[in-house]
Formats: sequence, structure tokens, C-alpha cells
Amino acid sequence: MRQATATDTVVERLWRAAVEGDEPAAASVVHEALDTGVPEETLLLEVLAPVQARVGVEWAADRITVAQEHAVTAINERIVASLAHRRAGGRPAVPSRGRVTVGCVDGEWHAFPARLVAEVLSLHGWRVDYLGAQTPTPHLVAHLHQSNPDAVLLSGSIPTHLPTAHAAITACQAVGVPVLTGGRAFGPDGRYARTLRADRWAPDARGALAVLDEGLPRPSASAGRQAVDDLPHLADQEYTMVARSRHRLVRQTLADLEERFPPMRVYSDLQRERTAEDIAHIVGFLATALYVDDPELFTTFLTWTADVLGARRVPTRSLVAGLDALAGQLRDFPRATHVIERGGAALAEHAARSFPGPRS
Ligand code: B12
Repeated sequence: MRQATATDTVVERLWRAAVEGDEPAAASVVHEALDTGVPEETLLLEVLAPVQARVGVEWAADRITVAQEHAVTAINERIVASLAHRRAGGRPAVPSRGRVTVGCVDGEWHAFPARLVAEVLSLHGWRVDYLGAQTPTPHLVAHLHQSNPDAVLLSGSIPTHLPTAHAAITACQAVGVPVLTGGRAFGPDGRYARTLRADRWAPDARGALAVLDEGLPRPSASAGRQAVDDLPHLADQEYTMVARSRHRLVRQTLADLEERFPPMRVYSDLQRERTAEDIAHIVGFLATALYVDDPELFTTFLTWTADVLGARRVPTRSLVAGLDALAGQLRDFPRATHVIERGGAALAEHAARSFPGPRS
């Protein structure tokens, strides 16, 4: 078993202060650790990052509220900024390694992971233009023209932004800037970074540093590829059809669900609204699975959703009923039908694992 370390104690103290919303105490925990010799990089990657990850675990298990999730994130963001300002001491940094742009694709709100990567690169002497959350691709490209960086680092947390990430990757490469991607949206092994033809992927900030140290060759500037050039399966138009008709699909699935899932008839307005959001996410993940042609993207999302709903005592059969309703509308689309069938099977296996029947 892993031994508890001094860093674990800092993690625990920071977690307690942050979840109680006590920002001064939380900041003191981190700054005191820095004063006693814990390196800043360790604080960023082995204290602040795990505390953020714990926010996700505790929220998913329904042990903290959405407001607490937001509050802890806001406190951690300010602590990261305070470390950066303290490091700079009011002086401009003197970078020696080169210049990079770090940001998130349009629609992506998870800026914190990108910020950690940006800070670690700054610590190692890179000049970093940190663009934060959701940068629209034309503005990202305009920034690249102006700053001419050695690379652009794109962070993604939510897989449904992968089609947008693909367009951003292609656009950056078209102006001759190599793209290094990372974040949970690209899959645990970076498989979707390869699907979308990113120049490289790295699992974390230290991996990003290693890739940049090796050097990334500049792609030859080109007129830009079409999505279908990289992903020939898009020629069947299934992704386009599901993505374009997503509002109608959600509406119809909700209506069918009322028939198929009797408990829904007595749902409150709030419960209905949540169900509509869940269905919108299901349709979004289905479309993305069609985009990258990987049913596993859909099954991973469904089993995660089943756990989140389970923690709130919403039965998995509501999800199964939702899938059946969706399948009924997409019968003429073989890839979508296959992905939904795989989703249903994954949910059944997941339920059997979570609630095994009595042993004979
Ligand atoms: C905080 C948070 C938010 C905040 C983000 C605020 C901010 N300023 O960042 C807010 C409240 C806005 C938010 C919103 C949402 N969120 Co959220 N969020 C999180 C949470 C709890 C923490 C994210 C984080 O900072 N993690 C810590 C970092 C350090 O870890 P990391 O992401 O793995 O990053 C490391 C590596 O991946 C890598 N890396 C990351 N980027 C890059 C880039 C490069 C180039 C490289 C090389 C490496 C690299 O290096 C990092 C450091 O080592 C996660 C849970 C989690 N476990 O992460 C959920 C999570 C990502 N969110 C989730 C969801 C569903 C949402 C919402 C859809 C919720 C909703 N219903 O509205 C929205 C979507 C918003 C949007 N459009 O983007 C789900 C995603 C589930 C899924 N199946 O995809 C998660 C997993 C929730 C959970 N509880 O488990 N969220």
C-alpha cells in the first residue's frame, strides 16, 4: 500500500479549508508549504491538481453541492494566480526556452487544467501566452499570426468539444504552428488526439514539457484539410445528421420517455429540466462518438452518468429507456444504431457489476 506523504497532509488541509470556503486558510496552507521548501511545481501538480480532481469525485458522489464545487475551484484558481504573482515578484519573467500559446477550444470552460500546464511551463522558462477558457478558433489563429509561437497547447476536458478541437487543430497547423493536445477529452491514452491528427499529445504538464524540450517540427502551412480528409467515415453524414437535428432528437426522446418510463409522469419541473439536460448530453456524446468513430466514447460517458444518477437515487433504467427512445428515431442510421446498442449493453453490464444478483 502507498505510504502517506507530507504532500498528502497538505492536500488534506487544503481540501478542508477550500471546501469550507475559507480562502485565507486555503491560501496559507499552500504558501506555508512553499515557505518550508515544497517546490512550486509539486504544489501545482501534486496538491492543487488532486484537490481539483477530488472536487469532481465528491460532486459525482453527491457529497458536495455544485456551489461548493464552484467555490473550491474559484479559491484554487486564485491560489494558482497568487503563486504566479509571488514568483514574478512584480518583475517581468525572463524566459529563455521559447514561446507557446496555451488555451482551450471554443465552448470549453475547464480552464484550470490549462492554467496548471501554463504555470509549469513558465516555471521552466517558457514564455506563455495563456488564453484561458473557450477561445473561438478565428481569434486563436489571429493570435498565432501576431505572436508566432513555437507551439500551441490545446486543453480539452469535455469530449463533446472534440469536433471543435479538430477544426482548431487543423486551423493552427494550416498557419504552420504545431499543436500539442492534452486533457481528459482526448482519452486516457490520447487516442482522440491521434484521430484528430494533432501533432502530439501528452498526459500531463511534465509530459508537455518533455515534448516541447524535444522540439516540435513546424507543419508546412497549407490551405487546410477538411474534416472528412482525416475522418473518411464522416462521408456517411451520420454525425452531421445527429448534430444538426439534436434539438428535435432531444424533444422527441423526452416525449417518448413519458410513455416508456412511467415515473416521469409525476416528475417536478426541475426533474424534467434535469432529464432534458441529461438527454441533451446523451445526444451530444452520441454525435461525438460518431465523429471519432468510437463507441467507447459513448459507453464511458453512459456508465459515468449511471454512477452520477445512482448517487442521486435515479435508477439506471431511466437511462436505458432514454436510449431505447433515441434508438427508435435513428433506426435508419447503422453507425448510430450500433453505438446505441453498445451503450445499452455497457449499461446492463455496469448495472450487473454494481448490483450483483443473489448468489445461488
Ligand atoms: C472544476 C470543474 C468544472 C468547472 C471548471 C472551472 C475552471 N475554471 O476550470 C465548471 C463548473 C465550469 C465545470 C463545468 C462543467 N463540467 Co466540469 N469539472 C470540473 C472538475 C471538478 C475539475 C477539473 C479540473 O480542474 N481537474 C484537475 C485537473 C488538474 O486535471 P486534468 O483535467 O486531468 O488535467 C491534467 C491533465 O489532464 C493534463 N492536461 C490538461 N490539459 C492539458 C493540455 C495539454 C496541452 C497537455 C499536454 C496536458 C493537459 O495536465 C493536467 C495537469 O497535470 C472535473 C472533475 C475532474 N476529475 O477533473 C469536472 C468534469 C471535467 N466536468 C464535467 C462536466 C460534465 C461538466 C459540465 C458539462 C457540467 C454541467 N452539467 O454543466 C460543465 C461543462 C462546461 C463546459 N462547457 O466546458 C465532467 C465531465 C464528464 C465527462 N464524462 O466528460 C467532470 C469529469 C465531472 C466529474 N465530476 O467527474 N466543471
